[in-house]
Amino acid sequence: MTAPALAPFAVRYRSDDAPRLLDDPGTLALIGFGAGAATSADPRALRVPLAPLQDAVPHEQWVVDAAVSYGRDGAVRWAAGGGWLYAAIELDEAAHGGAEAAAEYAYRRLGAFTAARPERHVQRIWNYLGAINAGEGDDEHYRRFCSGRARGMAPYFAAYPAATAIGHGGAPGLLQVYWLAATAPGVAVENPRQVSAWRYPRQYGPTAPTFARAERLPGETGLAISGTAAVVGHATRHAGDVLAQLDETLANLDALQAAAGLASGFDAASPLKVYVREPRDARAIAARLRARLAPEVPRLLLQGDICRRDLLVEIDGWRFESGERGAAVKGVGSRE
Ligand code: 3EB
Repeated sequence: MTAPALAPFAVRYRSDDAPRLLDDPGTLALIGFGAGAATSADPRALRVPLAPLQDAVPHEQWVVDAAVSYGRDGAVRWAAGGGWLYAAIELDEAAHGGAEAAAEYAYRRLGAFTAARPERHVQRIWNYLGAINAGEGDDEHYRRFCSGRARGMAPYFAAYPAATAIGHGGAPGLLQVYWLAATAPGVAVENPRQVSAWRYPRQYGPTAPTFARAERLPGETGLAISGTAAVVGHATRHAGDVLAQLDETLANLDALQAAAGLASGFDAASPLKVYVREPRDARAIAARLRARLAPEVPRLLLQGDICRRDLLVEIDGWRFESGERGAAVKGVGSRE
């Protein structure tokens, strides 16, 4: 049995309001950021409580060149079309037995839902936790999350997909997990400058983080880039120096793209999210990015707490082809 070809998929930042973007044909997901983002009963809409650190705050829109269906399955909200699946869960950790049990539950729930779908290959995961650095040593919220996540992933994941885990400033117990899956597997990519996260030594916690540095999406549709920070080997570099951390992060992103077989260089089709721990650093980070990135590279600066306390900035994003394939998706739903 041959799987049908995957429709073109892309992610872009759009400044239109939420109802209009949800009306665009092919909209698989619509992520809004910060307290100002609209809430919607539409299962494709998610509000992430990361405060924007820039004036114009776009939505993140996932689009496929195909018809989309969507709905709810208990706590899981989902949308599917063209061989791609968006699935999301939000829960209150206290109502699910605490940080570890809640993470395990979220992954089991999303995992079981996705395993029963034709789009069963998970490519890319986002995890947003409240108070991510609360708690000391192995009690730190992020470390406990890692333990629960690994247990919840175990039945469903043979290999780890790309991921981001960031602390939000919303309700401390709010856990949000959402992912992108497809009918065909992607290919995980590791960074030669970095120890693979699942091999991090014990000093970072009892359960190593379970993610790949990037995932090549099936159908040669693009590259999903995990949260990337100033980690070389397994160690944090440039503690206390946010601009040196940013430069190290960009060096990591260059090496990662090379490892994925791509010429490095972001463009209009490669939206980046930049998580900044200290809002006071946003201006300097934005200026350094203007110096280092082409002006057409879409970027979204958000206040987010990085999982290690000494990390001050982290970047995640995408590479999509900006040529004909990308153009096919860019045209979807455009009313301009
Ligand atoms: C790092 O390189 C930075 O736990 O899912 C980046 C991306 C990081 C994903 C995760 C953590 C995660 O280790 C932290």
